[in-house]
Amino acid sequence: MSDVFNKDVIVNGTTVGNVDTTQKSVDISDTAFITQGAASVLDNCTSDPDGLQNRGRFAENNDHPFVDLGYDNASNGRNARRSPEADSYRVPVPRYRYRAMHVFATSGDGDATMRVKLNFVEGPSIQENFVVPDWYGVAGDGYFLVDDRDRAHPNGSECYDDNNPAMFGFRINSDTDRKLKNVKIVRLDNVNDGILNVFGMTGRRVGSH
Ligand SMILES: [Ca+2]
Ligand SMILES: [Ca+2]
Ligand SMILES: [Ca+2]
Ligand SMILES: [Ca+2]
Repeated sequence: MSDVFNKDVIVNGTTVGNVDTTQKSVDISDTAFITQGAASVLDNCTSDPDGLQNRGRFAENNDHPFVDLGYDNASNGRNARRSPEADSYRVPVPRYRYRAMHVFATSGDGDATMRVKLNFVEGPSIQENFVVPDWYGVAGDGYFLVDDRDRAHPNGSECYDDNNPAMFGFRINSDTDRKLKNVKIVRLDNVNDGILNVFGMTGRRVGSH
């Protein structure tokens, strides 16, 4: 879903000299995610670095299929769709039949409410609303993709050894008889005030285990 990304909210880098200095905060002001590579070299976290793994790949487990998010420690570019206000966008998907789709997101400065709408090649849509918790929160409507991370200043100047922020996954069951066309994500307004950050999605196809 990299075509809809609008911000870089993950501090990355491998040495003090090459840490990315241009990020947007996950929340309102001054904290972004950080990769393990950058957390290992930035002030305050070197003795206990808990960054996001350097590539956004997460092995299949009981919660989700294999996940491949659009960030990489070697990339200084965009890696999230950040929605501080009402927002709506469609993510095209390979036109297969799916058992379920999983969307990966977190929220800054309070919870956010996210609508996930599955649009099929033909027939009616399926939609569900999820409360995406603040990144310091518990999983609620979803599950933890990763938890207990550190954070960093968006200008890459320092790390914060917080051992707490999370990224969550949200599952919506699909219609196994119909081919999916796209997934519409809506950040609803006037429900919760948090800043919605979406990092990617993946599907479990019919016939896969
Ligand atoms: Ca970055
Ligand atoms: Ca950047
Ligand atoms: Ca830590
Ligand atoms: Ca936590």
